[in-house]
Amino acid sequence: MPHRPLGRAQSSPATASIKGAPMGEVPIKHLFTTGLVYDTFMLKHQCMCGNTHIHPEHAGRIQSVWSRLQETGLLGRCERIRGRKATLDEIQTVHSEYHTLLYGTSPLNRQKLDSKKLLGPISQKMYAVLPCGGIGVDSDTVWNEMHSSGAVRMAVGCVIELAFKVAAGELKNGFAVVRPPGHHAEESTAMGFCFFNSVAITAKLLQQKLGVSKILIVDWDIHHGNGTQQAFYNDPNVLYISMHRYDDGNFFPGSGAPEEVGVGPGVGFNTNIAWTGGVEPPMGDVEYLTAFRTVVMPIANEFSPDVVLVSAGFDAVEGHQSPLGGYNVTAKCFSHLTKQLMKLAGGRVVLALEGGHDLTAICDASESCVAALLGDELDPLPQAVLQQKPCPKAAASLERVIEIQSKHWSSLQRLAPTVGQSLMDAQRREKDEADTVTAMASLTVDTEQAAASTVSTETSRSTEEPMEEEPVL
Ligand code: Q9C
Ligand code: ZN
Repeated sequence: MPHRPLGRAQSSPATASIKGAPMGEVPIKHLFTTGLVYDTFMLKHQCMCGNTHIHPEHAGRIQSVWSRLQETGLLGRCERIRGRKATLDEIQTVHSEYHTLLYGTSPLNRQKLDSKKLLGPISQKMYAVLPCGGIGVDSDTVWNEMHSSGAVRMAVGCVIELAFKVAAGELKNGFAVVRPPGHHAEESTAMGFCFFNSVAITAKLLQQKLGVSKILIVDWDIHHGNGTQQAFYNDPNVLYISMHRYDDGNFFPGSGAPEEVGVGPGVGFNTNIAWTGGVEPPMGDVEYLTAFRTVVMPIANEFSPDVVLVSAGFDAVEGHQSPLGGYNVTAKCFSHLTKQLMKLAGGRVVLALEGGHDLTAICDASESCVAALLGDELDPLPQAVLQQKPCPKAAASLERVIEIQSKHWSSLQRLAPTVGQSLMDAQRREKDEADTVTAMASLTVDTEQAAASTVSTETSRSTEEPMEEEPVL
């Protein structure tokens, strides 16, 4: 028999062992790949009124995003991972038992629980009957008694699965195409389309099950993530940074003041970049990039996280009207923000979709962010964006955050005077500063060398004598 060596495809695939990886061995190609997760089970969460037009958080959102990733060929370049429904125990890392059972069970699987757990009140749960004819917590936060619990548990489980693979080093980074969103969901409160806080639950599990020590959560949805802030308010190991429209508490959900910095050991580990002043002018790329330059990235670098989770809502993208938006950030801007975050945590970044209902906006932004995660070269920022100064209201909001947070993050101080500068001017100034430091360092080295050579000739006859420490300059 002629001896024929097996090709790679015919033999076992190339694998690598990873410390902490649940499977022990994973294909090598995954290590360099962006993971994506999506499951059609999440489409079943729909108001019983059947009218998707009056409910902006509808199934078409994630269907459209998933199709866009398919059509553009991005999906084919990523690794699709399997989602699953989160367990009730997992959900209870953030939510109360009552809340977990209320929204995590359907009449079908509740029967089994009822007898065991004596959940009297659950079987007669109270919902509002909405003007549309459906039921829900409010007209945003609708509920389908048969199908919603499976969908909301799937959204959580998808984010958990993806983040665990990234944290364990089985995937480079990832993007979760999930709904309903989660960042407004508090321990025992469903609101703002949200029932279970997928990102918060994932962060708790990364701490508890994988022993991840420092987690950064960046929330760029236009709304403050009140649920996420609450979940980690006293925790110094989870840094929450939110950028949101605040308008002195007059924008939903009303929380997220810059003075909310955390409590107890968590003081300083909650940062609210709270835009104020309405939409005259609306915030845009310049303001978001300036916030990253002067607050988000300096604090994030100082914190030095092991993993970065992003509550990636896209309702700040142009195309969203108040009260679900009002800003003018471009979809492409979010790829630049993503690229900056990839400099942290060895690149272990996981984005999870939160809000955003304009289909063009959320598809464009998701596409841009996945391209960034894959390492594609980004379109450069337009010259106008680089040259423009942030609007005075944004500069004032940033000055306020810096004033409050510089007590906790020393890198912020020197940036306070620069918040009004254009990105181009700031870049030039930073380069000049870096050049000055380099020049000073080489000057110091030259002087030391000169001093050393002088000393060595002078003391050539008594080498055992300790050298005097000469002051430089
Ligand atoms: N009457 C997300 O983007 N609208 N949620 C409140 C008040 C709530 C947005 C209207 C908007 C929630 C995830
Ligand atoms: Zn939102």
